[in-house]
Amino acid sequence: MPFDHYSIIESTLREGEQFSTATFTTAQKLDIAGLLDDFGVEMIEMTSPCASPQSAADIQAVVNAGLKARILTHIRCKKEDAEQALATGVHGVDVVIGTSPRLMQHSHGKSIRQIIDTALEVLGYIREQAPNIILRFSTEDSFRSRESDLLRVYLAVADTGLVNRLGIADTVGVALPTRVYEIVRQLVRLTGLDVEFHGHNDSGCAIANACAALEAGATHIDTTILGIGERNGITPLGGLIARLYTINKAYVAKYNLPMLPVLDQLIADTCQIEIPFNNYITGSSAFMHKAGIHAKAVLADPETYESINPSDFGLTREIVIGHRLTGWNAVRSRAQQLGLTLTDEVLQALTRVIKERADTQPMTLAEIDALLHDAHLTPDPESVGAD
Ligand code: HCA
Ligand code: CU
Repeated sequence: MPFDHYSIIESTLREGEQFSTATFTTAQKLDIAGLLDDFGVEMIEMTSPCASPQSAADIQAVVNAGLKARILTHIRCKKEDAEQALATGVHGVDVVIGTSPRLMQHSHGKSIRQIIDTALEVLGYIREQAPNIILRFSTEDSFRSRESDLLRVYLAVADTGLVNRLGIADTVGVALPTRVYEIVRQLVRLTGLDVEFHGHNDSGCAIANACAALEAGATHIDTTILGIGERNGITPLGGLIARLYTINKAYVAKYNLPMLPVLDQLIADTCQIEIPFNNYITGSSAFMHKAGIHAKAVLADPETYESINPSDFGLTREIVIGHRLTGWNAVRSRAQQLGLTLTDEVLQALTRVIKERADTQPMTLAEIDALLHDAHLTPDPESVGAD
């Protein structure tokens, strides 16, 4: 089964650091890495040591924290970068080089032949220096590269036996799930190596693309907390978890799910952003039920209108009552929560009052509770809601 054996490469401390408002201190990086480790991600990718002296020191600090997760760093396909990466004592190195015509022209100026030569030299150097290191080679902007170029490069690298994993990147978020499936499938079939997918979310397909990659046999998916990264980011950790959970809970059982809200809130606070209201699992409305018909069914059996059980993530559902779409089952449930016994007649009369008032302005829960308490004291259907 494609979802039984996959690992998350959590890149909040690399791709995530490329988000507009993200600059993590050493303490914050240790905190984030520690919580990701508690959550159970298999690998944590960190900013290149070449970025700044602090970035190099931070890799060492996180490696020294002795987490279960393997610590990776991410470098350009250059020997100088490789030397600095190896000096940090990191467990794995992710090497990347652009293969799209634009990046070949404007980023490094190399032809495909030169890309292959450079890759073999740099990968060979890393393997020679660190025989046991986890080594990955990836092309950048893979989905705007010519397919024949991609395959030439990947096959040349795979043939050397130097790398543990090949990476494929939808750098500007243009790939469709069907295309991701095709390319990943080819790579898996042709090389037999582990395959990693890194997908940006510019056009909203990052989660679907990650899922398609796994269906095609990819073994590793890159995520960041809340999906932060360049521009509008990459596959969010919580979104990937939601996607796999709804296929089969067993696929995410290896992770400590109640940690997810903690991670999302931590990154929102650290980057001074809000968790979007419609975020997977942790958005404020993710487990809110409103229409009377929905509320009635959810009260009888939450699975009628929920594909995700909030309690698996340490969260609770909420039935919103004070609006014109409300229903008397929801009002009765609130009365029961408050320990108030009211007749069906009174509850139905109260529901009419709520609908009428909410036609002008939605009511707060406190206002509804006051109505229910009053009705409990004077349970006359004729006079409920009278001021
Ligand atoms: C970037 C590089 C990268 C690399 C992905 C990878 C991308 O543009 O910053 O190494 O797998 O999106 O191509 O993040
Ligand atoms: Cu990226």
